[in-house]
Amino acid sequence: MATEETKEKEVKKPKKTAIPSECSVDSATVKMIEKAQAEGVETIFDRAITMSPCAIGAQGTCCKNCSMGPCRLPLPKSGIEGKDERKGLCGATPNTIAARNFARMVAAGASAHSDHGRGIAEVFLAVARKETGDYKIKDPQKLIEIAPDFGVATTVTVNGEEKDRDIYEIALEVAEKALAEWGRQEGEIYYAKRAPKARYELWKKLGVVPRGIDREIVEIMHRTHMGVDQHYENIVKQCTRAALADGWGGSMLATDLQDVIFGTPYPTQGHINLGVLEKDQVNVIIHGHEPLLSEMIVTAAQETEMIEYAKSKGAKGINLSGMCCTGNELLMRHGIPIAGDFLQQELAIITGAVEAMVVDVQCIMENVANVATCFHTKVITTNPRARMESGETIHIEFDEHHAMEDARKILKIAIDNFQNRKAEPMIPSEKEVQIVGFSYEAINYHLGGSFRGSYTPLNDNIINGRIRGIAGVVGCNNARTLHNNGHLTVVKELLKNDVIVLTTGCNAMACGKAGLLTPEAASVYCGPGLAEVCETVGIPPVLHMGSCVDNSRILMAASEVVKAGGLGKDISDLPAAGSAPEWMSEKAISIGHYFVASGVYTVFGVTMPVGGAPVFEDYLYNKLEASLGGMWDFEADPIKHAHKMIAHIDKKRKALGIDKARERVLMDMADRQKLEAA
Ligand code: SF4
Ligand code: MSK
Repeated sequence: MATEETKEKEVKKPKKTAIPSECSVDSATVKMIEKAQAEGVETIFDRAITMSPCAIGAQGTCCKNCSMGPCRLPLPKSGIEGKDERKGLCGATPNTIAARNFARMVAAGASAHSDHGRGIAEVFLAVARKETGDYKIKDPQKLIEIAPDFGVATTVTVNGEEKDRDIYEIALEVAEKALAEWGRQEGEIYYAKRAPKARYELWKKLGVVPRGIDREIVEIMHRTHMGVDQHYENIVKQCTRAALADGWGGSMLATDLQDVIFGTPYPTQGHINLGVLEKDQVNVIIHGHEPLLSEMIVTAAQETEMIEYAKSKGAKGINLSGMCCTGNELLMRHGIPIAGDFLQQELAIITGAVEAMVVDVQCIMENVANVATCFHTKVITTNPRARMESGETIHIEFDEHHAMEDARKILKIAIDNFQNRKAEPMIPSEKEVQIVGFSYEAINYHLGGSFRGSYTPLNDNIINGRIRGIAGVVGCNNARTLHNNGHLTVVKELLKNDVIVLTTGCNAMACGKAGLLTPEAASVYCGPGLAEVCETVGIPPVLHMGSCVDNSRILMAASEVVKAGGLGKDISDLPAAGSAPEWMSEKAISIGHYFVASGVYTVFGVTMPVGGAPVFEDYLYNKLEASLGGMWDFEADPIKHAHKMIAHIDKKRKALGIDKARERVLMDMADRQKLEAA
């Protein structure tokens, strides 16, 4: 626990502070940085000014995998002439070191998603065994749809007559098989076969179908230990297995099982930005990634007794809002507003209006606990894997067997804290409306209607050129770049060029705050072809598909597009590209690599820690396409970033022989405009 003296040090105003208007394109964020600085509260934006990143680490060529290091191999300023003689004490080359560092990011990212998935699978098993009354099977239809993927029968023959099996019987079998995916030692993870046949066959040929989720992650850690795997290509091969075990394993299982117990998202309306906080209510922000406890908090906050208790303390009610991907989960399923993205977590507390910030796992900055000591906010940690040394946090450990009890306890702490506000809160007015909840099932329904759900209309519009292509734009915020600028510039440039955007994570939040997640955005931001399609179908041009684990929904949507026909046989044939303009998390590297391994050209912004190893870099950016069909790329400039994606989309259109169709569409539009002008 921090002493008075250390607390003072931790929140001390830094010598140099950031210039708020140069930190973000979001006005609510700028206002709150100004407030923080006026009150002497340090935020990540200030620290980004006072602390520079390590140049060698940024190049990916610092190795500390044994105690003879760290061995640091920066790229000489003059570049490499002739043979690259750089090596660590053991002889490790820059390529080996950068590939090992890259692989360890894949391992960490894959383990974060997968451990999240494991937690869900364990609760799902408890539900199936009827050991917890707090959770139920909310979407039996989804369970029936996924059961065959595990080889679980949904019907049974009794006296020659086929009957539906009991839903909890199906759930138990699915739960046991799903949970075994983590510890599986041999064979293949079940969901690998969900990929288009050509993709699955390619993975088999390359020997990269994941055997078990934990196994592939452990193998990365072994291979990257001192003195083991010393060829970057072979290291990347294991990255491919582990990343696929994330995208088509841990993440996809997390998404599916969450849908079964909490409901599959369908389009719903919600609000976003710091303006969702309410001055007269008890504000509780739920932050992190796992929806297990937060789902219970949503239920508890609606209980009359709890609302009356809040009123007894002088509040008008209880206002829940989300942050990061726990926020996305609640928004998608309940329309609970989102207070902000990753870089707004400290700022939410600085409003002075937050009674409690309840955190679970991932993307929680330790400094929220320090900031909270300057206000009345209680930071409540809830997961045994994620405790904090800083500040004065409260720990209430979540357990699925008494989940509602935990949720009520947390809400009571928040309510009791309402009367402790230190000053009049300052809540920025910014609050945008957004339409969210486009699971791949919802897209299917929206495009084809309830009786004949299908991706065929989407494919038709890609083939006829109204839609130029599909982009998955996802990922974090990064304090080393102008907050939300990369996200919005890339997305707007894609829309202008008739590329429909699928989004998740903090990119979705940037888009929501900028008003891009509404059907009305189509006429403002899209090229004529995409605008016409969105207006006809009544969808936003940017489709919010959920949280970080829900990038698996993008994989499923891409597979559905392949299955609908006319655009090739594999995901790598599609006029599609992926992007993370402001990434920062190791999870983003795992996601990026499973996109690449699934056949998607994927561009990252801000930085890529491979620049110090040119041969390895060239392998990721240029050579990988020959084997996997997808490849990595890097571009910090958001306009050039978007145009690299568009160039790839056009390359694929040409390969499919549909480039001429688009030229005709554009001519049609120009002709139409000429006619209208006449
Ligand atoms: Fe240096 Fe090799 Fe040890 Fe890495 S593994 S720290 S390169 S000696
Ligand atoms: S929350 S991983 S900052 S997207 Fe999923 Fe945002 Fe990145 Fe966390």
